[in-house]
Parts: sequence; C-alpha cells; structure tokens
Amino acid sequence: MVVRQLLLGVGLAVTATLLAPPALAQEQGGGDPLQALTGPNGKPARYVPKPAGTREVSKLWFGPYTVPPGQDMNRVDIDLPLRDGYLVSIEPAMQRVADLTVPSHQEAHIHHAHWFAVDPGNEEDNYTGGNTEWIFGNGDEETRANFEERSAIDPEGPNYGEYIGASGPQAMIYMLHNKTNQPLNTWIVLDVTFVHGTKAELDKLGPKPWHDVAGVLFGRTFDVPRQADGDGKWDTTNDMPKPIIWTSTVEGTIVGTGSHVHPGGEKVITENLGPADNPCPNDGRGLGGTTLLHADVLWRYGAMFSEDYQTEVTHPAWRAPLHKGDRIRITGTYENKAHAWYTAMTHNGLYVDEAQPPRGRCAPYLVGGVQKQRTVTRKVKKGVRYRIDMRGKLVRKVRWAKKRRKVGVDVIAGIPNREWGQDHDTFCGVDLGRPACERPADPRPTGGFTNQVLISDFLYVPGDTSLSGSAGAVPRVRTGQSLSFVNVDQAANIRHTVTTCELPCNGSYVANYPWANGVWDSGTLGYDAIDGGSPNPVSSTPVDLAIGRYAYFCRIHPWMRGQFEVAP
Ligand SMILES: [Cu+2]
Repeated sequence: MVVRQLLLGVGLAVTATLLAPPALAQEQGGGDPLQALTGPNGKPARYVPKPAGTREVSKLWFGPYTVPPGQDMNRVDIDLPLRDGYLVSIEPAMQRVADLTVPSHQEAHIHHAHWFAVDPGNEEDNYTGGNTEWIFGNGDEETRANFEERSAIDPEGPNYGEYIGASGPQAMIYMLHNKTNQPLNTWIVLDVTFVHGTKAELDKLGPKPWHDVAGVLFGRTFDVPRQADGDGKWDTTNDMPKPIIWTSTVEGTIVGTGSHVHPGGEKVITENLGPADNPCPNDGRGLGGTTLLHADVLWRYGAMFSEDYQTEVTHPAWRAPLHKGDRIRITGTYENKAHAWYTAMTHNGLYVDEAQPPRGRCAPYLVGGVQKQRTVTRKVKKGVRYRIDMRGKLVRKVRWAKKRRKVGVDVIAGIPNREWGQDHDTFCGVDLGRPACERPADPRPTGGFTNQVLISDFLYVPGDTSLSGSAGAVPRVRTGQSLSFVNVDQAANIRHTVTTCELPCNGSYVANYPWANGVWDSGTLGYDAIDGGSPNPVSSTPVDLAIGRYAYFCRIHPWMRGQFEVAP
C-alpha cells in the first residue's frame, strides 16, 4: 500500500506527472489510440470504444517489465485506458513473460497497486495533497474491488462504478517486489470489468441510474514491537500515541469498505465515531464507537501469518451513512507475543456514493431485502412415544424440543473477498501436514572478531549461512560493542534488512516462515521515494545485546540468512 512518504515525497512528483498531457496512451497505441493492442493471450490490451452499455470483461496488459534482481521499488505508469465508462470490477495480477504463469509469493508479488485519477481539489485525497482521487488499490492480500455485486443485490438502488473519463489523466503506482536474486520479466495484468458509456448515455438505457463513487484511502505504516510477556494483542488504537482516524469531508452513503494489513495482522475493526461534539453511540462491538466492519484476516489452510491471505470486506448488501465531520477510525490488531513486525500497515479503502444522502446517523444497514441477523426458535420433533390408554386405545405422543439458531446476516461481519485461486505457495509446519519449518540444528563454526558485515550480492559476509569456510563462519563482536551491517547492494537499488529470528532459523523460506523475533532489526537499508526506508546503507547492533549467538534473515529476501555472536 502507499505509505505516508508518498504524501511528502513523490506525491507531488506523481501529481506533476499526472497533470502532464496524457501522451503515452498514444505512443503505446502505435500512433492510434483507438486501435487495440493485442495482449499476450490475444486479448485486448486496451479499451476500444464500444456502444454505450457494453459490458466488457477484459485483461489490460502493462509492461512487460524487467524487475532487476531483488528489487522492490515503486514504479509509476501513466499508460492507462482512457475511455468513457465505469469500472465495475478490478483485480491486478502478475504474470511471467516466459509462460504467463503467476509467480509464488516467495518469488515475487505486487506489494501494492494503486490507480489514481487526477482530481485537483479533492478533499478526500490523503496522499497527494488533494490532487487525485484513489480509484482502487490493493495490497498483499489481493483484494478485488467489485461494484457489480453491490449494485446487483439492491433492485431499488443505483449501479455503482468508478467513472473513468477518456480525457482524464490516470496513473498507476505499483511496488513490484522481486524476492529472488534473478531478474524477473513480468506483465502486470488488470482483470477489469468495464461498462462503456457516459452517465447520460447509460442512464438513458436504464432502468437503474449510474452513480460514480468516490474512493477514499487512509491508514498508517508502523513497527509492532514484540512483547513476550504481554497478551500478544497489539493494536493501532490502544498501543499507538494516536489512533488512525479519517475525518469525512463529504456526505453520502458508503457502499463498501475493505482493509489492508501485512502478514502478522489478525483483524481490522472499522468504526464511525461521529463528530467530536456529537459522537456516535458505543455499540459494544468495537472499541467505543458504532462498528461498521469487523474484518478478520483469513489465512489459506489456516497457516497463521502466511503470505497467502486475505482480509474480509463488507457484505454486498452492506451500506453505511456518512456525514461531513464523521470520524472513521480503523483499528488493526497484530500478534506480538512471539513476533515483531516491521513496516506493518493498517489501511482502509472505502467507496462513497455522494449522490445517495446518508440514511440514519451512524449505524450500517442492509439493503435489497437481506435480513439482519436474528435468533429464531423452531420446534423440532424430538421423538414419538406410544402408550395404551385406559380404554385400550393406542395414543401417539410427539415430544417437541425448542431449537434456537441464527438466521440472516450480521451486518458488521466481514465476508471473504475472493476465491483462494491457484495455490502456488509452499508452507511448513507439522501441524499443517507439511515438513517442519526448521531443519535439525547445525551449529555453525565460530569465526573471528570483526565490527563489520558487508551485504553484497545477496550475501552477508562474513556469517552468511549459505557460505562455507571463513566467510561462512559466525563473526563475533565483544559485548558492549556493536556490529555494523553495510548494504553494498544499495548501489544497485537493492534494499536489504538484518532481522533477527529464533535460532537455528535454517528452514527454507516459505509462505509462513521465517518471522522476526523482535530482538533487533536494522531497518530497511536502502531508500524508495514512495515506500521510504533509509538512504543510509549502514545499521549497527545495539551495544547492550546479551552475550550469545543470533540468527537473522532479510525481510525483503527472506531466503537470505546469517548469524553473528556477541562474545564476553
Ligand atoms: Cu535482502
């Protein structure tokens, strides 16, 4: 997801790029923007104008890009389809150039992808100084934005979509994370459902009017410290100096919302606190406000903190009123008894229909005749008994029991966002029926004393566990001194970290392993204008590290492993 730095740094640059004439669309179209390019599957790579009302399911191909070894930099693309119409569903994916297969999360992923449209003066923009509208975005959990199911569930309601004008400049910002030390040749493929036509053209076709929703994105990036003696629940409202709150600048109806967390996140609760001088009531289901959504993180196979996960979104029939001045608070919860999490996030994307006045003050509700959850009592036959009465007649007696069950939809409960799709990740853990995460311990030889380890060509030298001889021996530092790690690869725009993990930390990198143990983290050594990190390639261990041996990995390339030792 886009982080705060975007606001400060690249935001203005991006905006400047956006405001430049959209010339690239023509270049890419081979001189004729109206002519379709053909994607690698023979599917249209760009929109060709079609009669108003045409619903087009297509793949938009961007690239191909070569992501250099190990890079996780953000890139901006302004070559976006420019046709009048409504986006009603969108989902991005990465596909290899060689065979169009999808890389596993351990090879590469789209760390985030965001589509912005130029919209000067947009007060709901939290990232580019009020110059853009967030059209859609997703992060690691690959959330799909789907307006069609939200329109379809309510026969009385409008059709929702994100209006894309043929003349309005658009930009796509994505962070492609190549976790390998080999170049990656990839397409970015947007699975898009698009309805051609302007509002006037489409409304004429009827029966439902078309409403252009406003996308709002807000959230924060933070580190979650490990507290081994705590309750293991760390959240952004109770454990940060300031909660994450967006104050609404608009009146309308929220038609859907979904959250973003990083691996380590367990749930996000979205609440409406109302205006400060007239707060929304505490419904007892959140952290003091009126709960809008309780979104759990769902892990494939229940493998906790796996990279193959999704976060729940609102039910298609869910709607919520939004008034100017309402404070929307999101609370992300992370596990922190056994782990620490670095540059973690909690964000929300929500879509507001300003053409639908708010209904009620705070509480979400269901449309389309979908029934609210309630408990019903049913009589169920428990058994039949027969007896002979005094007159010798057979009497049949049915025994009934009362059974209570819940029917309908709990309005604040999140629902899964998508099918799991192809399983291309590897998992570990005996409890999952997979190989153990750690290999049998293999104590590594102790090396000499030093105060510096170089990170060069994806190796920690000395001390990398893939090396043998003196380069692979565990370097030592005297207690009270610190060991400095220098990212030499930074010259090639490759960022690394040194992140401690529990010894032996020698298993293969898979979707649910390894994780930080919170003893020490170098921070991100290397800088990206949107994602941040440190321009200083050097980070040093604290002088008060306890005597002993430490294992570590790189959060950006988790197959990289090393060890060092603090000696008496
Ligand atoms: Cu690395």
